Amino acid sequence: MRFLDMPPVRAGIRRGLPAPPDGARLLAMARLWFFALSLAALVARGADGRPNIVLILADDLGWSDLGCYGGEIRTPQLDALAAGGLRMTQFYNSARCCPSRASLLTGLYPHQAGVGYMTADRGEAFPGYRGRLNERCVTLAQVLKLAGYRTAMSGKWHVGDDVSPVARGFDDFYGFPRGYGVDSFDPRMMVRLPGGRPQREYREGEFFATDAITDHALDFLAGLRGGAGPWFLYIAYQAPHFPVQTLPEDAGGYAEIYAAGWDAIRERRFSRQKAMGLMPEGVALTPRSRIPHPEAARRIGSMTDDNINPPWASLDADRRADLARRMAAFAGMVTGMDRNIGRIVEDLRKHGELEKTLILFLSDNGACAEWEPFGFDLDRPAPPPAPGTGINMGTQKAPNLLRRGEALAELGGPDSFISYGCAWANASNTPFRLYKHYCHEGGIRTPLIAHWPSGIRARGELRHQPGHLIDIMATCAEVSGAPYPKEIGGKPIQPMEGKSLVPAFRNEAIERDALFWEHEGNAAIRAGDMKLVRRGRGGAWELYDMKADRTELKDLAASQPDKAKELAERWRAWAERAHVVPYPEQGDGKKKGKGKNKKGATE
Ligand SMILES: [Ca+2]
Repeated sequence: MRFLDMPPVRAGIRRGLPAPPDGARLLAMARLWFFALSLAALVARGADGRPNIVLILADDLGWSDLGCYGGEIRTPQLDALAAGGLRMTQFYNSARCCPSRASLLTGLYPHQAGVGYMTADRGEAFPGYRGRLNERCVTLAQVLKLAGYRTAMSGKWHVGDDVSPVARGFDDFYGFPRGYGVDSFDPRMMVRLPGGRPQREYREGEFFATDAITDHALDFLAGLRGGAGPWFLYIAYQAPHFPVQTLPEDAGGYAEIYAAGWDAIRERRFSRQKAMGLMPEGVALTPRSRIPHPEAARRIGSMTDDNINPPWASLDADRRADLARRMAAFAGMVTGMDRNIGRIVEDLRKHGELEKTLILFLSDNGACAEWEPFGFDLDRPAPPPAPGTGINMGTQKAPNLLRRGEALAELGGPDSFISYGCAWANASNTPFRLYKHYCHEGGIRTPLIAHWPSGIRARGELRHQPGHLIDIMATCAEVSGAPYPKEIGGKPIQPMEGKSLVPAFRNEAIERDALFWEHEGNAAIRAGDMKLVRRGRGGAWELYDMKADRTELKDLAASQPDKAKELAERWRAWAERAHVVPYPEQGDGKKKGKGKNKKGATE
């Protein structure tokens, strides 16, 4: 920024001094012109200190799945980013796809952005549940554009079926604006926006969704770097969300590893996490978690006497073989994502941009339990898929198919549309309790990797202070210099809720009051080290000291009732302020008037 101090002209303008005589004026104009040209050239090279930003979001990735968070899944590219930057150990999302994406994109809590639940509109009486980004929020792309950033997005949108990414600040888009997932082997669900822009064509057998999302992200990068100034690229992989599908080469060797079962994998991951400093000494591994949907478990035959995920050793050989393959497919899907992130990193390196690009990687929620230990088999999505519309079918009534012998090879391939079940999800979330949907740590804890060699001095360090999706907006605004708007087009915009992570980059404290969550009645508040959390609207509040008990095993609500009451009151005040209440009906929004959920029963 040396040039900003240079010309006396600038000081003259700033101080409103009278115009100098002609000769000096010409010289001043020449200097000003030189200054403008210099600025343009420096901005073009990104030398004004403002980074390019690549935001990478994984879908349903558990806290322990990456190698750099204790997992055995091969993720060398993300591990390398962690080694060249930093990892946050207590970073949080908002428990589920739609709410998390709304929060990430806007810097608001999900309900403030209108997406407290899924994409169904519950009507004007429930402003927190309109199922789409509302008009009182702005996206990262819209804000960064105010600072001259050019923008593009590739992947999963899921913040409103009738809200186009292009209308919310992204100059280019490839992916699926509707639905929660895609058939990874069928290109017909993807769309290119704005319409008419070039889209890759894939020959029969050539398309794989994670690869294609990256292909287009690389195409966008080529265009972005062709213009002046820094840019913002948002890559929202649908991996490893179900249907869990993988290329065979990404999954090689995993079935043999997962033959050891989820109990052994949980122990190994927890042991590595402690050795890596991700988990403090004295923290205990949680017991196997509960089966979240007993009805599905009874129907499928996976129910246990204690409603807890079964010990691996209790399963017969055929079931173990099937489940090891399901987890192998999941791991392959993660490795495929990592391989593709390597393509992005290599492209940045090749163009000399890696040093000055802030790369942020995180997951939108904890690993997905849907819904019992054996996992489901969805039907093939009904043809013909519509461009831009992904899979959105229900899963609670889906069957489970037990495969044996040669049929095991189908799992994770083009003819299977599977989940890996809640016991493997429990392993993905090691060492935490519960899963996606819940506000216990297994639902809301995510890896956060930050890599920016010219802006972050850390190399392989950990940061233990809490952070949240809402902080990404504040971070992007700070590093870009973008002004967060108070209004757009005369309509007021809600103030952002998060704090910039830049102090955490420098290993300084982030001052904040508290963090809050609500999804489907599950709720939590974290203030300092104390966390109050409940399952369901009618669930009892549980109180945990996250410093001593990071895995939420010793409920202090009975022994510290005043603290629990204080936090519950703060949560309630937030719920009023952030449009969590009034609550709509739970479920898919089509059933009316039945009182059970209104009164507070949940799940
Ligand atoms: Ca998700």
